[in-house]
Amino acid sequence: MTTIASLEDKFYQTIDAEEKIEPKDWMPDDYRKTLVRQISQHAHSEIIGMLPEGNWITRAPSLKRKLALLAKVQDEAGHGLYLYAACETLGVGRDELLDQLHTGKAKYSSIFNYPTITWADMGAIGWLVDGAAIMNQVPLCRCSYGPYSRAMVRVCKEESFHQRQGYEIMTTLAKGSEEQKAMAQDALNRWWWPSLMMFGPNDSVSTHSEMSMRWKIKRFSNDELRQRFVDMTVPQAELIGLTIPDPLLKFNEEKKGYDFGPIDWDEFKMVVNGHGPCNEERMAARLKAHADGEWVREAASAHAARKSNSESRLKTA
Ligand code: BYC
Repeated sequence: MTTIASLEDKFYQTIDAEEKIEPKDWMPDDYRKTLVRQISQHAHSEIIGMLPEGNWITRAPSLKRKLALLAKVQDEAGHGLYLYAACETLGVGRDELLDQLHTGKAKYSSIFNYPTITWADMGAIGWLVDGAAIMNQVPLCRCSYGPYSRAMVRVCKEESFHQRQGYEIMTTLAKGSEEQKAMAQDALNRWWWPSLMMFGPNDSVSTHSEMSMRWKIKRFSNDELRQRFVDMTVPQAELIGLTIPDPLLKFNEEKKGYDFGPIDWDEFKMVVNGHGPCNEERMAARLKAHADGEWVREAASAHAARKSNSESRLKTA
């Protein structure tokens, strides 16, 4: 006889054997809820993440830069779509997910509530924000939930192009005129700490990490990934002659990694709770984009209804 205990045993056996849980497999309610929460927050971050950069498409300094930025922002829309689709396999509809975003019930990454003031911010976002995203997301390609892990494979390939285009912008500016170098340094100063916050609260206070790691949704803790990001990024800054804005940053021979200064978690909480520099602006832009897209959704549903009507007529003929 199938009991909850036997279903649970099978679930954990699958997880421990590094096999994937698929949409029709039995899964504990909390596993499903955690996935819906994380995947939808991730999807929302992708589409809100289009806004700070979308802002610069018309002001990119050359046609080549404009093409690359346009492609990057379009990729982010695509990532949102894969992720919403992955989330839908868990039995929750896209309208419901978007509604949660639009009514402020769902979170999206803190990083997208900061302003993009100069062109160098496009470089800093690509280099640091996409760099942090890759560090966090490559392990998600091995996540135990099949649809999420497969979506992440493609997302990560595109993120690595984004990171390189950002670092290339920073390299060009850092090797340019004094003003350009200062612009690059200023962008690094403003984006460094918010990028470290992207990895989430310290392990000692992270609410979900322990269970998410048991379920192999997360493979590494927030602090482990943040440390790896710092260790990867400091030499990249040095290579192009920029300075990480942290007087306490120091290589620690024993741990073979950098020690770094304290993160301002009060700022993080303010931003996550809706009081960052651009929270209101981002939500207003998202709501407007959704309202402006109403005719597209109507046209798509009318087309789908006509198609299914003519298919059923063909079947009965
Ligand atoms: N911002 O227990 P914890 C991208 C929340 S990249 C806002 O550690 P978890 C992109 C967390 O949701 C950005 N909220 O949670 C890049 C939880 O709140 P709730 C998106 C945050 O889930 C370039 C609470 O704090 N990436 O999209 O185990 C261009 C406690 O945290 C943040 C992803 O979403 C934050 N930074 O770990 C365009 C990757 N950090 O839900 C787009 C997938 C934490 O209890 N997500 N919180 O109310 C993850 O890997 C994990 O969800 C996190 C957090 C590491 C972010």
